Amino acid sequence: MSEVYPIPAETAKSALIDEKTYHEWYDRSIKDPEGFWAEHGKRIDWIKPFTKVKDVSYNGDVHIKWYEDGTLNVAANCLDRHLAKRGDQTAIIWEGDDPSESAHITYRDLHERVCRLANALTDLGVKAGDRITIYLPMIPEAAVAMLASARIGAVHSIVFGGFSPDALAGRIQDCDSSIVITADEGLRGGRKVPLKANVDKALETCWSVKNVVVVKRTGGNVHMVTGRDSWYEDLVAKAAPTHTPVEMSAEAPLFLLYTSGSTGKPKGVLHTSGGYLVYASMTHQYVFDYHDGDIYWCTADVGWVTGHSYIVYGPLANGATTLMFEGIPNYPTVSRFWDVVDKHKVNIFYTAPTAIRSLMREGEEPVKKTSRASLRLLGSVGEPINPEAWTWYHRVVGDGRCPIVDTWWQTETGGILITPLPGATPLKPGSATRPFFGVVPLMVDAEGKELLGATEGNLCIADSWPGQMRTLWGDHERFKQSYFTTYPGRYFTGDGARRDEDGYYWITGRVDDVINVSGHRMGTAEVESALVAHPKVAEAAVVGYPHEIKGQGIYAYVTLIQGEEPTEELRKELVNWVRKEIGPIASPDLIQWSPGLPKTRSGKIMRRILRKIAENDYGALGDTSTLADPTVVDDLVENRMNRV
Ligand code: 6R9
Repeated sequence: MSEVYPIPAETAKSALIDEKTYHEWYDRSIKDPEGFWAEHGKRIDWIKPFTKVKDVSYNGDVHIKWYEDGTLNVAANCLDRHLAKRGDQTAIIWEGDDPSESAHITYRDLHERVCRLANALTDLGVKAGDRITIYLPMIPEAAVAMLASARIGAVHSIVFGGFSPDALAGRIQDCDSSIVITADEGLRGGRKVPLKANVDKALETCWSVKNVVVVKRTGGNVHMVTGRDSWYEDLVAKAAPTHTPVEMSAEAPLFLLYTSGSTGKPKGVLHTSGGYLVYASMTHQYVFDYHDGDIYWCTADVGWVTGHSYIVYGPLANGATTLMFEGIPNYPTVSRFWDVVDKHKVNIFYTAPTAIRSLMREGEEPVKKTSRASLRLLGSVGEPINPEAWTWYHRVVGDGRCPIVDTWWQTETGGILITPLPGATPLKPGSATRPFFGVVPLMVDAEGKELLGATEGNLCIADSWPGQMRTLWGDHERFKQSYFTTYPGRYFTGDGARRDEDGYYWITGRVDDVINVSGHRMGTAEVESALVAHPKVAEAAVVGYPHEIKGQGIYAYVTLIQGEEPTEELRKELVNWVRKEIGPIASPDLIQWSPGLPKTRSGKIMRRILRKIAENDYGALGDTSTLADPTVVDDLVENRMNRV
């Protein structure tokens, strides 16, 4: 039995949802989803109100539609509708990489900036439905670009600034973007990131791009291509400060976000407008118990889904004040997060377990020397949070006062699906606890048989919620294959979970060939194909292994081509190669030279064995008799790289 943390009296007093309300709303949301979502669909402003709520089938061709005959504009919901009441309220607090740089942007100011960019993009010929690739650092212009895209009905595709030119090119080509919005350079932890130079490199292989818009962030020297590149500042200065938002259908695409799958190249997850905004804003309000006037900070990057739903769309749709941080947790010191909390009087703080674990290593003093008195609620996302990290976060960061919402969700889900609600859920360290309204988790065994009661198995969701992805860009077949065929008629999450006797969910991690490195999803197949692209590599197999800070590390088994020497230099070269091919987040932590890989007689690599060896759990390799050559295993065990 794990320890239970009751709802603090202070939280219970002011929380939007108490335990009784949670159960009432939850039951209604399951018994009468149409009625429940019709009611909550009204939380956003519709130009033409919807009359249909839900049209979903998880079978056959699979279709997911919410509020389909309603029309709206997402940016108008995040800006225009707040102007009368909150024009002078801060929408975005921007905290720069350098602690001396910060800014407050009001709703009125943000509205004007978005209108100007919407006009500028229109002048460049960008129309509703066109794809806009955004490759920006964490500066306000990233939010402005997202909202300007939404305002004109275009579809944005943000590529994380840490991705390589090749990875960027692949994402531009897949959706045929006509325009890229970037910056001269990014700034993280005092170091410059050559964003514009990366775009130039990527565009050598992208023919669809007609325009590149460049924000001046550092003033660094960059090459501007005449006729293609323009400075953001020049365009918006010339553009008109008002703009009429384009009326869009509820099911019009809002954004694409590429994420790793278990096979092949990254998948372009597509989210649409109405249902997504209802779900993102509703979860933001209730999960973070957001009250008017609260200062809310999510430390994610807008390059990930968490930044989309919980830095920009959810908070701004709610008229919240959202903090956007350009830097990293340990620059200039390991107190940075807590200094920022004190500087801006942050009430709600949402981060990833990997950040907590890396700060935990520095001891309590860098936390304790700050006040953090403004904090009321803490959140966690991206990977399972181990109970040690949870209790440290609770005791040291939150001074034992602040509940922690451990929020489980995915790029595909658009918003949080399993989570505590601070005023409604007693907490257990390491558990994401209970489903949000309208969400029906389902546990199945490998054969797809539903498992009841306290159990462990594969996590599926029985029916749709408004924030669910609609398809994969240009590949509906892969969408069906990836999510609805393993367990027909159910959405398969790719995660394993345990459900305890109280009905609490404990996510155990991916059950497919996706690994989670510092909260970032990596497909082992992507790292493998980067490795085998190296001229000296014959074959590679990549698995995850437990890593103290990152959650999972990347362990690569590499077979060199005949005659190549396995040297330390080559090891370094391969690590750099993968960094260059994909980006630093994909760098292998350990590379083991493997004369052979364990394969079945039909030539299939037995990853189960490779995972065990990488975990240093080589005593229990299971049945190896079906291997074509069982002796390769002895060599792998003998030369294993992880001996902790
Ligand atoms: C939001 C986000 C999704 C995968 C997901 C799961 C893991 C996310 C978690 C968690 C345990 C949590 N994950 N939150 N595991 N507890 N609270 O991270 O989206 O980048 O698509 O990753 O992350 O394995 O399947 P995404």
